[in-house]
Amino acid sequence: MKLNKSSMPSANAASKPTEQSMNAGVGMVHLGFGAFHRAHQALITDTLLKEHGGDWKIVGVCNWGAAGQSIEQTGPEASFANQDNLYTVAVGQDETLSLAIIGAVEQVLFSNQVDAILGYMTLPSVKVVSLTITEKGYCHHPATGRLNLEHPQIQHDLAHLGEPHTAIGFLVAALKKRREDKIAPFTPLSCDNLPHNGVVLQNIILDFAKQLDPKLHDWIAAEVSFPSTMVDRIVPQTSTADQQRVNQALGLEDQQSLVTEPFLQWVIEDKFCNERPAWEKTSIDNVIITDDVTPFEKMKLRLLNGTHSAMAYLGYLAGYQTINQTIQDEAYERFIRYLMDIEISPSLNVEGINLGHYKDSLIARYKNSALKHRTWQIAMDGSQKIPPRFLQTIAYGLQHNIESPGLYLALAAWMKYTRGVDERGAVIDVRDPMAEQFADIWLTNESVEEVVEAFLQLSAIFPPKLAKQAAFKANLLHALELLLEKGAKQSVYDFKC
Ligand code: NAI
Ligand code: CS2
Repeated sequence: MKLNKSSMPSANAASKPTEQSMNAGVGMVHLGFGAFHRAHQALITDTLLKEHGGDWKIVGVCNWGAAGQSIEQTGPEASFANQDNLYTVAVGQDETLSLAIIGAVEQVLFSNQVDAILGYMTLPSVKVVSLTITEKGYCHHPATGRLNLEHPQIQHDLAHLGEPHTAIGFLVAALKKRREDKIAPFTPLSCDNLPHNGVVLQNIILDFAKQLDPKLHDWIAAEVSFPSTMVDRIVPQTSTADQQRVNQALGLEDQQSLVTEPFLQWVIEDKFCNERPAWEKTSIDNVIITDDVTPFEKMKLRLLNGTHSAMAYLGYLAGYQTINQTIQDEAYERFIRYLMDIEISPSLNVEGINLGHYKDSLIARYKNSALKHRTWQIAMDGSQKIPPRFLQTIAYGLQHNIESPGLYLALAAWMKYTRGVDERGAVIDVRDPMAEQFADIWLTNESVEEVVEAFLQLSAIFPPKLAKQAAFKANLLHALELLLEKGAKQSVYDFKC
């Protein structure tokens, strides 16, 4: 039997929505209705609705194409309606699973249902529009944080704002309509893994609006606030095995279930231009409202995401399919711990947090065997992830005389990964907006030095100020030559921690 409102009472779940929480009004739209949002913000909002009420149900928008274009209503998300928009979050710790059925979702729309989406985004009752659209969804230059005006989908939306393809186009179209109808703006809330994600979102929205209508630009600049957030919960893409395991435990069939970890954290800048849900008032710990997210986001993006990406590339190339497999290799655990302690921690300045405990907790989280987090998934979109996860820490090290041989090895592993051939000669399905450019660099450059030089010309990734430094290029070249000679696993095994 499928999960839905009538079968839910029979489900084996530790927590379920209430009549009241499911009948709440819509207060939010979420762009990028993917696994992470569903296991994090939607779950916290569901808890808020059950414990404190309020009209904060969510309308989710999903199914964007990788290039940001709207695509047909396909994929598994179509089944949400058949489940009355209910789904299960399974919190896994090694062999144990604890299930929660989430009822905070009012409706799931597809990115080509433009009128319905803009209809919700221009409702006065919708006061927050949040995003987890992946780093590439911002259509920006990761090195500068500014909008890529040459992006084909941005070009489309500037010319056809009534039929937006990108999340940026939807946001500006909705804000434009709210201004015309004298409806107070919603707060756009980025929940993506970008440094200063609210500032990045504000800049690209203003860059877009400036091209369209300077008066709209000025109104957004004056009336709309863009809080930054730090978000944390490891939520792997759900596998069929995961879903079968959850169905077994639930006693019902749920095509939208997902498996995550016990840990979650959400740090939110208290800078909203309209009302917001009181997420911090729920019984869920670790939701922090602050006036400065920066120290938290630097700690998380460099220590967690930086080591995640290091394991993604050095692990995948060594034949490790998941983070859990990678960290079980003692040499890799030693290497990751060294990266955290010696190369990354000196660049952090987090007061009131025991960094030692935080790093211990990261290693324990990576070892959680309930999470089948694929190195291939984390390796995706490296062009967007490398700047905050590796380059900013390396740049800090160059300025403060801190050596970063481990991060150069990880950076070189990303470059080698983009070649599209693994160390057993098998093809790698490289998913990245710049994948073709990377393949071209490897094809058209003879020597390793010419390959490094060509990569360093990619100013969307490598800030010229960093790329021009002789020490940066020399260290990167040395790491790549070592990697090409010895391979990923041997390079990690020989690494002097
Ligand atoms: P997912 O693949 O399950 O969902 C991604 C969502 O973004 C989908 O709805 C997709 O349609 C949409 N999307 C993809 N490309 C887009 C584009 N160009 N424009 C607009 N929308 C686009 O991925 P998941 O796991 O939900 O992660 C999404 C983001 O959440 C990550 O990129 C990261 O920024 C953040 N995040 C993820 C965590 C995780 O462990 N999965 C943890 C912390 C943050
Ligand atoms: C991962 C993140 O896929 C990736 O890039 O590093 O999604 C990671 O799982 C989260 O940031 C954890 O909070």
